[in-house]
Amino acid sequence: MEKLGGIFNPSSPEMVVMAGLTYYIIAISIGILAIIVVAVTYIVIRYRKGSKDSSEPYQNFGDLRLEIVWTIIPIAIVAVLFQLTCSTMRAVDPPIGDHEPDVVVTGHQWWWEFYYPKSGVLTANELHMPVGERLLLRIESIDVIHDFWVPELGRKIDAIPGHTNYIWIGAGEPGIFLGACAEFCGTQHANMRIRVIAETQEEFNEWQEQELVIPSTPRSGIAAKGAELFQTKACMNCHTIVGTPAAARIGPNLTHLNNRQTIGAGVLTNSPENLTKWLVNPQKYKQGALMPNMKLTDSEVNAIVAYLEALK
Ligand code: HEC
Ligand SMILES: [Cu+2]
Repeated sequence: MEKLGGIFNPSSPEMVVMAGLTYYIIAISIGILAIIVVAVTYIVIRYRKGSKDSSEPYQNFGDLRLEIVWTIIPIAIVAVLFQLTCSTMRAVDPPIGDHEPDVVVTGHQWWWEFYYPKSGVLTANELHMPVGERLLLRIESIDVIHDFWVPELGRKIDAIPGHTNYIWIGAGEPGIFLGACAEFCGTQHANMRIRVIAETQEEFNEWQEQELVIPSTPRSGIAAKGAELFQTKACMNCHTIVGTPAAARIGPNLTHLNNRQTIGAGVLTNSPENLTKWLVNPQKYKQGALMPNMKLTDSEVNAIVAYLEALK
Protein backbone atom coordinates (compact mmCIF):
# COMPACT_ATOMS: atom_id res chain seq x y z
CA MET A 1 0.00 0.00 0.00
CA GLU A 2 2.07 2.91 -1.25
CA LYS A 3 0.69 6.39 -1.39
CA LEU A 4 1.79 9.73 -2.69
CA GLY A 5 0.03 12.98 -2.10
CA GLY A 6 1.84 15.11 0.46
CA ILE A 7 -0.37 17.68 2.12
CA PHE A 8 -3.37 16.39 0.20
CA ASN A 9 -3.20 13.10 2.04
CA PRO A 10 -2.55 14.09 5.65
CA SER A 11 -2.00 10.88 7.59
CA SER A 12 -0.95 12.03 11.04
CA PRO A 13 -2.78 14.21 13.58
CA GLU A 14 0.00 16.80 13.13
CA MET A 15 -0.34 16.85 9.37
CA VAL A 16 -4.14 17.14 9.59
CA VAL A 17 -3.71 20.37 11.58
CA MET A 18 -1.01 21.68 9.24
CA ALA A 19 -3.03 20.86 6.12
CA GLY A 20 -6.02 22.59 7.75
CA LEU A 21 -3.96 25.77 8.15
CA THR A 22 -2.83 25.54 4.53
CA TYR A 23 -6.43 25.18 3.32
CA TYR A 24 -7.51 28.19 5.45
CA ILE A 25 -4.75 30.36 4.01
CA ILE A 26 -5.55 29.26 0.45
CA ALA A 27 -9.27 29.92 1.00
CA ILE A 28 -8.65 33.41 2.46
CA SER A 29 -6.23 34.23 -0.39
CA ILE A 30 -8.73 33.11 -3.01
CA GLY A 31 -11.41 35.24 -1.30
CA ILE A 32 -9.18 38.33 -1.41
CA LEU A 33 -8.20 37.64 -5.02
CA ALA A 34 -11.86 37.29 -6.01
CA ILE A 35 -12.77 40.63 -4.38
CA ILE A 36 -9.88 42.38 -6.16
CA VAL A 37 -10.69 40.87 -9.56
CA VAL A 38 -14.37 41.81 -9.26
CA ALA A 39 -13.55 45.36 -8.08
CA VAL A 40 -10.95 45.97 -10.81
CA THR A 41 -13.27 44.62 -13.50
CA TYR A 42 -16.13 46.79 -12.27
CA ILE A 43 -13.99 49.93 -12.09
CA VAL A 44 -12.40 49.38 -15.49
CA ILE A 45 -15.82 49.13 -17.11
CA ARG A 46 -17.71 51.69 -15.01
CA TYR A 47 -15.08 54.43 -15.21
CA ARG A 48 -13.68 53.83 -18.68
CA LYS A 49 -13.08 56.99 -20.67
CA GLY A 50 -16.14 58.01 -22.67
CA SER A 51 -15.84 59.34 -26.26
CA LYS A 52 -17.46 62.69 -25.44
CA ASP A 53 -15.62 63.62 -22.24
CA SER A 54 -11.84 64.02 -22.46
CA SER A 55 -11.18 65.77 -19.12
CA GLU A 56 -9.35 64.17 -16.12
CA PRO A 57 -11.70 62.23 -13.83
CA TYR A 58 -12.43 63.57 -10.33
CA GLN A 59 -9.44 62.99 -7.95
CA ASN A 60 -10.23 62.19 -4.32
CA PHE A 61 -7.31 62.81 -1.90
CA GLY A 62 -7.04 61.91 1.80
CA ASP A 63 -10.28 60.17 2.69
CA LEU A 64 -9.74 59.35 6.37
CA ARG A 65 -12.61 56.86 6.61
CA LEU A 66 -11.36 54.91 3.58
CA GLU A 67 -7.82 54.82 4.95
CA ILE A 68 -8.96 53.51 8.33
CA VAL A 69 -10.98 50.78 6.62
CA TRP A 70 -8.15 49.61 4.39
CA THR A 71 -5.75 49.57 7.32
CA ILE A 72 -8.02 47.69 9.69
CA ILE A 73 -9.16 44.96 7.28
CA PRO A 74 -5.64 43.69 6.42
CA ILE A 75 -4.60 43.87 10.11
CA ALA A 76 -7.63 41.78 11.02
CA ILE A 77 -6.80 39.22 8.32
CA VAL A 78 -3.16 39.00 9.44
CA ALA A 79 -4.26 38.70 13.09
CA VAL A 80 -6.52 35.74 12.22
CA LEU A 81 -3.70 34.04 10.27
CA PHE A 82 -1.30 34.69 13.15
CA GLN A 83 -3.67 33.11 15.65
CA LEU A 84 -4.24 30.07 13.39
CA THR A 85 -0.48 29.70 12.90
CA CYS A 86 0.21 29.87 16.64
CA SER A 87 -2.39 27.22 17.47
CA THR A 88 -1.05 24.99 14.67
CA MET A 89 2.49 25.35 16.02
CA ARG A 90 1.29 24.51 19.53
CA ALA A 91 -0.44 21.37 18.25
CA VAL A 92 2.40 20.20 16.00
CA ASP A 93 5.45 21.15 18.00
CA PRO A 94 4.79 20.67 21.74
CA PRO A 95 7.66 21.33 24.16
CA ILE A 96 10.18 18.49 24.47
CA GLY A 97 10.65 18.85 28.23
CA ASP A 98 12.72 15.97 29.56
CA HIS A 99 11.40 13.54 26.95
CA GLU A 100 14.19 11.29 25.66
CA PRO A 101 14.31 10.90 21.86
CA ASP A 102 12.62 7.75 20.56
CA VAL A 103 14.73 7.70 17.39
CA VAL A 104 18.02 9.36 16.56
CA VAL A 105 18.02 10.12 12.83
CA THR A 106 21.44 10.72 11.26
CA GLY A 107 21.73 11.96 7.69
CA HIS A 108 24.65 10.51 5.72
CA GLN A 109 25.60 11.10 2.10
CA TRP A 110 23.26 9.43 0.84
CA TRP A 111 21.28 7.36 3.28
CA TRP A 112 19.61 7.66 6.68
CA GLU A 113 20.60 5.95 9.88
CA PHE A 114 17.80 5.27 12.39
CA TYR A 115 18.85 4.43 15.95
CA TYR A 116 16.29 3.62 18.63
CA PRO A 117 18.15 4.43 21.88
CA LYS A 118 15.49 2.89 24.12
CA SER A 119 15.82 -0.59 22.57
CA GLY A 120 19.21 -0.36 20.85
CA VAL A 121 17.85 -1.08 17.34
CA LEU A 122 20.14 0.34 14.64
CA THR A 123 18.82 0.33 11.10
CA ALA A 124 18.78 2.36 7.88
CA ASN A 125 16.39 4.12 5.51
CA GLU A 126 13.22 2.48 6.87
CA LEU A 127 11.64 3.96 9.95
CA HIS A 128 9.23 1.64 11.73
CA MET A 129 6.71 3.16 14.10
CA PRO A 130 3.62 1.99 15.93
CA VAL A 131 0.40 3.64 14.70
CA GLY A 132 -1.09 6.19 17.06
CA GLU A 133 2.14 6.87 18.95
CA ARG A 134 3.91 10.16 18.72
CA LEU A 135 7.68 9.69 18.48
CA LEU A 136 10.30 12.30 19.27
CA LEU A 137 13.00 12.28 16.59
CA ARG A 138 16.42 13.80 17.17
CA ILE A 139 17.79 14.85 13.80
CA GLU A 140 21.54 15.00 13.16
CA SER A 141 23.96 14.89 10.27
CA ILE A 142 27.36 13.29 9.97
CA ASP A 143 28.57 15.32 6.96
CA VAL A 144 26.58 18.04 5.16
CA ILE A 145 23.13 19.57 5.63
CA HIS A 146 20.31 17.16 4.83
CA ASP A 147 16.62 17.55 5.45
CA PHE A 148 14.20 14.98 6.80
CA TRP A 149 10.78 15.12 5.20
CA VAL A 150 7.88 12.70 5.03
CA PRO A 151 5.15 14.94 3.57
CA GLU A 152 2.11 12.95 4.68
CA LEU A 153 3.23 12.84 8.31
CA GLY A 154 4.28 16.37 9.09
CA ARG A 155 7.00 18.92 9.32
CA LYS A 156 10.24 18.88 7.43
CA ILE A 157 13.38 19.69 9.31
CA ASP A 158 17.07 20.17 8.55
CA ALA A 159 19.74 17.71 9.65
CA ILE A 160 22.68 19.97 10.40
CA PRO A 161 26.22 18.82 11.27
CA GLY A 162 27.11 19.83 14.83
CA HIS A 163 23.57 20.87 15.72
CA THR A 164 20.61 18.79 16.87
CA ASN A 165 17.03 19.42 15.85
CA TYR A 166 13.92 17.70 17.16
CA ILE A 167 10.56 16.89 15.65
CA TRP A 168 7.54 14.95 16.77
CA ILE A 169 6.17 12.51 14.27
CA GLY A 170 3.34 10.00 14.37
CA ALA A 171 1.12 8.11 11.97
CA GLY A 172 -2.64 8.06 12.37
CA GLU A 173 -3.12 5.01 10.17
CA PRO A 174 -1.05 2.00 9.12
CA GLY A 175 0.80 2.12 5.82
CA ILE A 176 4.02 3.01 4.09
CA PHE A 177 4.74 6.70 3.85
CA LEU A 178 7.44 7.85 1.47
CA GLY A 179 9.82 10.66 2.20
CA ALA A 180 13.14 11.97 0.97
CA CYS A 181 16.00 14.26 1.76
CA ALA A 182 14.76 17.78 1.02
CA GLU A 183 18.04 19.71 1.07
CA PHE A 184 20.45 19.32 -1.84
CA CYS A 185 23.39 17.38 -0.43
CA GLY A 186 25.42 16.16 -3.41
CA THR A 187 25.18 13.91 -6.45
CA GLN A 188 22.90 11.24 -4.98
CA HIS A 189 20.60 13.61 -3.10
CA ALA A 190 17.65 12.37 -5.16
CA ASN A 191 18.31 8.80 -3.98
CA MET A 192 18.23 9.48 -0.29
CA ARG A 193 14.75 8.15 0.33
CA ILE A 194 12.88 7.49 3.53
CA ARG A 195 10.19 4.86 4.08
CA VAL A 196 8.10 5.15 7.16
CA ILE A 197 6.47 1.84 7.98
CA ALA A 198 3.57 2.50 10.31
CA GLU A 199 2.24 -0.70 11.83
CA THR A 200 0.27 -1.99 14.80
CA GLN A 201 1.97 -2.10 18.17
CA GLU A 202 2.22 -5.93 17.91
CA GLU A 203 3.82 -5.77 14.46
CA PHE A 204 6.20 -3.10 15.68
CA ASN A 205 7.19 -5.16 18.72
CA GLU A 206 7.76 -8.19 16.52
CA TRP A 207 9.95 -6.17 14.16
CA GLN A 208 11.89 -4.77 17.08
CA GLU A 209 12.48 -8.25 18.52
CA GLN A 210 13.75 -9.50 15.15
CA GLU A 211 16.07 -6.51 14.86
CA LEU A 212 17.57 -7.29 18.26
CA VAL A 213 18.35 -10.94 17.50
CA ILE A 214 22.08 -11.58 17.30
CA PRO A 215 22.37 -13.88 14.29
CA SER A 216 24.72 -16.84 14.45
CA THR A 217 27.59 -16.88 11.99
CA PRO A 218 27.23 -19.67 9.41
CA ARG A 219 29.88 -22.34 10.00
CA SER A 220 29.72 -24.28 6.77
CA GLY A 221 29.03 -24.02 3.08
CA ILE A 222 29.05 -21.02 0.80
CA ALA A 223 27.59 -18.72 3.50
CA ALA A 224 30.58 -19.45 5.75
CA LYS A 225 32.83 -18.46 2.86
CA GLY A 226 30.83 -15.23 2.60
CA ALA A 227 31.27 -14.53 6.31
CA GLU A 228 35.01 -14.88 5.87
CA LEU A 229 35.05 -12.61 2.80
CA PHE A 230 33.08 -10.00 4.73
CA GLN A 231 35.97 -9.79 7.20
CA THR A 232 38.76 -9.85 4.61
CA LYS A 233 37.30 -7.72 1.81
CA ALA A 234 37.16 -4.51 3.85
CA CYS A 235 33.36 -4.63 4.22
CA MET A 236 33.88 -4.57 7.98
CA ASN A 237 35.69 -1.23 7.73
CA CYS A 238 32.40 0.43 6.85
CA HIS A 239 29.59 -1.86 8.02
CA THR A 240 28.25 -3.44 11.19
CA ILE A 241 27.16 -7.03 11.62
CA VAL A 242 26.24 -7.67 15.22
CA GLY A 243 27.90 -10.73 16.68
CA THR A 244 31.02 -10.30 14.53
CA PRO A 245 33.99 -7.92 14.80
CA ALA A 246 32.35 -5.73 12.11
CA ALA A 247 31.15 -2.63 13.99
CA ALA A 248 31.75 0.34 11.67
CA ARG A 249 29.03 2.88 10.93
CA ILE A 250 30.30 4.47 7.70
CA GLY A 251 27.60 2.53 5.84
CA PRO A 252 24.27 0.97 6.92
CA ASN A 253 24.07 -1.76 9.56
CA LEU A 254 23.76 -5.00 7.55
CA THR A 255 22.83 -7.34 10.43
CA HIS A 256 19.17 -7.45 9.47
CA LEU A 257 19.29 -6.30 5.86
CA ASN A 258 16.77 -9.11 5.30
CA ASN A 259 14.18 -7.07 7.18
CA ARG A 260 14.45 -4.15 4.79
CA GLN A 261 12.43 -3.59 1.63
CA THR A 262 15.02 -1.61 -0.31
CA ILE A 263 18.76 -1.36 -0.91
CA GLY A 264 20.73 1.86 -1.28
CA ALA A 265 18.11 4.16 0.29
CA GLY A 266 15.49 3.23 -2.26
CA VAL A 267 17.44 2.64 -5.51
CA LEU A 268 16.71 -1.12 -5.64
CA THR A 269 14.07 -3.33 -4.08
CA ASN A 270 15.65 -5.81 -1.71
CA SER A 271 15.96 -9.27 -3.27
CA PRO A 272 18.88 -11.70 -3.65
CA GLU A 273 19.15 -10.77 -7.36
CA ASN A 274 19.32 -7.03 -6.63
CA LEU A 275 21.71 -7.57 -3.73
CA THR A 276 23.96 -9.43 -6.18
CA LYS A 277 23.76 -6.56 -8.67
CA TRP A 278 24.54 -4.05 -5.92
CA LEU A 279 27.60 -5.97 -4.75
CA VAL A 280 28.92 -6.48 -8.31
CA ASN A 281 28.98 -2.71 -8.71
CA PRO A 282 27.07 -0.31 -6.45
CA GLN A 283 28.27 2.60 -8.59
CA LYS A 284 26.15 1.36 -11.48
CA TYR A 285 22.96 1.91 -9.46
CA LYS A 286 24.06 4.83 -7.30
CA GLN A 287 26.88 6.65 -9.01
CA GLY A 288 29.02 8.53 -6.54
CA ALA A 289 27.70 6.57 -3.51
CA LEU A 290 30.27 6.22 -0.78
CA MET A 291 30.49 2.47 -1.23
CA PRO A 292 33.20 1.77 -3.80
CA ASN A 293 33.05 -0.94 -6.44
CA MET A 294 34.70 -3.71 -4.41
CA LYS A 295 35.78 -5.56 -7.59
CA LEU A 296 34.53 -8.91 -6.29
CA THR A 297 34.46 -12.02 -8.46
CA ASP A 298 31.09 -13.63 -9.18
CA SER A 299 31.74 -16.44 -6.73
CA GLU A 300 32.75 -13.97 -4.01
CA VAL A 301 29.55 -12.01 -4.61
CA ASN A 302 27.46 -15.19 -4.44
CA ALA A 303 29.12 -16.20 -1.18
CA ILE A 304 28.52 -12.78 0.42
CA VAL A 305 24.89 -12.74 -0.75
CA ALA A 306 24.42 -16.22 0.76
CA TYR A 307 25.95 -14.94 4.00
CA LEU A 308 23.80 -11.80 4.23
CA GLU A 309 20.67 -13.80 3.38
CA ALA A 310 21.53 -16.36 6.07
CA LEU A 311 21.65 -13.75 8.85
CA LYS A 312 18.37 -14.21 10.70
C1 HEC B 1 34.27 2.59 2.18
C2 HEC B 1 33.16 2.10 2.92
C3 HEC B 1 32.45 0.85 2.42
C4 HEC B 1 32.98 -0.38 2.13
C5 HEC B 1 34.42 -0.80 2.16
C6 HEC B 1 31.86 -1.22 1.82
N1 HEC B 1 30.69 -0.52 1.89
FE1 HEC B 1 28.83 -1.25 1.62
N2 HEC B 1 28.07 0.63 1.83
C7 HEC B 1 28.78 1.74 2.16
C8 HEC B 1 27.92 2.88 2.15
C9 HEC B 1 28.29 4.32 2.45
C10 HEC B 1 26.65 2.41 1.79
C11 HEC B 1 25.38 3.22 1.61
C12 HEC B 1 25.31 3.67 0.18
C13 HEC B 1 24.10 4.53 -0.10
O1 HEC B 1 22.97 4.07 0.09
O2 HEC B 1 24.31 5.69 -0.51
C14 HEC B 1 26.78 0.98 1.61
C15 HEC B 1 25.71 0.12 1.29
C16 HEC B 1 25.81 -1.24 1.30
C17 HEC B 1 24.70 -2.14 1.15
C18 HEC B 1 23.24 -1.73 1.04
C19 HEC B 1 22.70 -1.55 2.44
C20 HEC B 1 21.39 -0.84 2.55
O3 HEC B 1 20.74 -0.99 3.57
O4 HEC B 1 21.00 -0.13 1.63
C21 HEC B 1 25.19 -3.41 1.20
C22 HEC B 1 24.41 -4.70 1.12
C23 HEC B 1 26.62 -3.31 1.35
N3 HEC B 1 26.95 -1.98 1.41
C24 HEC B 1 27.49 -4.40 1.44
C25 HEC B 1 28.87 -4.27 1.45
C26 HEC B 1 29.77 -5.39 1.35
C27 HEC B 1 29.35 -6.84 1.28
C28 HEC B 1 31.04 -4.88 1.33
C29 HEC B 1 32.34 -5.63 1.18
C30 HEC B 1 32.48 -6.43 -0.03
C31 HEC B 1 30.91 -3.44 1.44
N4 HEC B 1 29.59 -3.11 1.51
C32 HEC B 1 31.96 -2.57 1.50
C33 HEC B 1 30.12 1.80 2.45
C34 HEC B 1 31.01 0.75 2.26
CU1 LIG C 1 19.92 15.57 0.36
